[in-house]
Amino acid sequence: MSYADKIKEASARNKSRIVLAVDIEDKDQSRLLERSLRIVRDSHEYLCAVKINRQLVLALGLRNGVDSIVKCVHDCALPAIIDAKLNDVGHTNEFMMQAYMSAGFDAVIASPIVGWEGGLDAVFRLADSGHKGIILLVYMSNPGAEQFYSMMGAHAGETPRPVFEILTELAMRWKAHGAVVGATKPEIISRVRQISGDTLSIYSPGVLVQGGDPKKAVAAGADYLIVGRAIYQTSDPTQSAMEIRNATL
Ligand code: BMP
Repeated sequence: MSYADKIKEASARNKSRIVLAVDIEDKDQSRLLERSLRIVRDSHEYLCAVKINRQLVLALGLRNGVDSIVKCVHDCALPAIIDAKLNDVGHTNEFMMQAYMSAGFDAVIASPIVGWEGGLDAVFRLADSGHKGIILLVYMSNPGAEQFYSMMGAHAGETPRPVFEILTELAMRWKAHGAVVGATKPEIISRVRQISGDTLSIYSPGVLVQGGDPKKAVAAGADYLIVGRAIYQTSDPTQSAMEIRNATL
């Protein structure tokens, strides 16, 4: 089954658009692993996927560490996304992609800025051969994102347009599965949806703690909401996951 089918199926089964970001911090390694596993187990029935960042890979390692969280995610019948924000030249991107794939991840987040040739080409090739998904950063959720993603850009002879529009078109041309577009700017989500039609799934981080309104993000065209602290930092993460899921069905 492809990643696209896995997340669609999980989303329909759990009636959820919520991708849980497991960004838990704990100086004690075994407690970090235990807490990460617990949050996945406690909230899985209200999720459509789980996203893991590189800080967990740094703290736990990929083998006999993060791969056990990936297994737990799969046991909960959900796909696992590695938020690698891949952004290097081809051979090192390829090495990282291979490592994440062998740890069982179903999809990877990458930055399109590095370009195709000798950049993301190898990553797309690997993803295709393993039925994995690639999700590209198109507009980040932090306030400073505007500096670059809203900048006007053009090749010689073209009319300048915002960089995020160019990145959206690249994501479509490269046949990425999805685009990350911050929930803090619903008008940008609408524009990406308008440009991409139904060719890209839109993943929106930045809801609640970062100030984005989950309902507005969905109304603007987000397919999935990436949610971290508003779930795992509350006194009852299961209840929080359920409430956010129910509010954004
Ligand atoms: P939180 O819901 O706690 O704000 O976490 C958001 C998650 O989404 C984090 O894992 C972060 O790395 C990720 N993220 C983001 O916040 N903004 C982006 O533009 C891209 C992201 O991947």
